Amino acid sequence: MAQKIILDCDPGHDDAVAILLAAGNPEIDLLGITTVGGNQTLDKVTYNARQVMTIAGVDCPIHAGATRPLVKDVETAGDIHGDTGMEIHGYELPTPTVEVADQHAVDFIIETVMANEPGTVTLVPTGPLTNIALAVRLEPRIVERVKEVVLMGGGYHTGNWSPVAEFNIKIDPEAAHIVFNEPWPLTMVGLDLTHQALTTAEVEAQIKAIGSDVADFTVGLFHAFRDNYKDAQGFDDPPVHDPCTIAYLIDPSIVSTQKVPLDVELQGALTTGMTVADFRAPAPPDCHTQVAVNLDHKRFWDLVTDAVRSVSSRSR
Ligand SMILES: [Ca+2]
Repeated sequence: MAQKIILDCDPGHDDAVAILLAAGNPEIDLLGITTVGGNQTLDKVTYNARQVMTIAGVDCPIHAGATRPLVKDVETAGDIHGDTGMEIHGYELPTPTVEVADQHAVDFIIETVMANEPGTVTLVPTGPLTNIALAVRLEPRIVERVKEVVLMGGGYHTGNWSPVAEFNIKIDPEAAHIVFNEPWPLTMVGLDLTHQALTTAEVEAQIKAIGSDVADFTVGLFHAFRDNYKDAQGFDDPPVHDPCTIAYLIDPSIVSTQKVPLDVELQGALTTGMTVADFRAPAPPDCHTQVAVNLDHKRFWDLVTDAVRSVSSRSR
């Protein structure tokens, strides 16, 4: 049985790769894509998601969600994702043919979780956690209904938007605090893991060799990320964060995990948005949170390559 997921994202170059992996792997049943203001404003990331769906022929519904964080002002990541949120040089993005549904993303998440059998729907947030926090406050019963939450965000040893805070958590820490403190099973796929998901020259060559429009799009995403990450954070090969969540769901042996209590700092002078992991002792039996630790780089990229090949066969 394929795993039912809702992908809550803010495309975003790496969100785009997550969409491709989810759409192109038979182990994943993509129930819907929801968008949240993050890497860029909500209107831009929603447009980008529609473009990715158009390029890849993804036919699930798309719903737009929160325009801004719960408490903090809007903050975007133009230095990494450009003015559009998914800027690519040398690849012409299409005018989307996919329409956004009228229903708000938060209502879609609640309705979908409540309409499916308990323990069958996984929430996969790869942007700020605003939509998920709003959903759980509006309908607390989703906590016991979802199978698990597998999110990209945070990190237990480093940040990228501050020395200790990762972007998705840092720009809406109050939302993250809500989501991390609900008792559902939660896997934090943080920078500790995603900084291992580097697009090396070999990875690029492997995907380019597919020789399709979707492959050219994917390599274009990598090239944009390469330039921006080199300038902004000094990476020679850029990390592609968001698809690591999907890879974990497809095959947990690609992403090792460790149970550990987690919380989110809200009041630190230097540390607001830090995901605090307590490694001092073995995790207690009721610990509902875990962190991703090690990535099998080759098998991860083989999975992405297979998905791009699969999506290519049915794209525009
Ligand atoms: Ca993202």
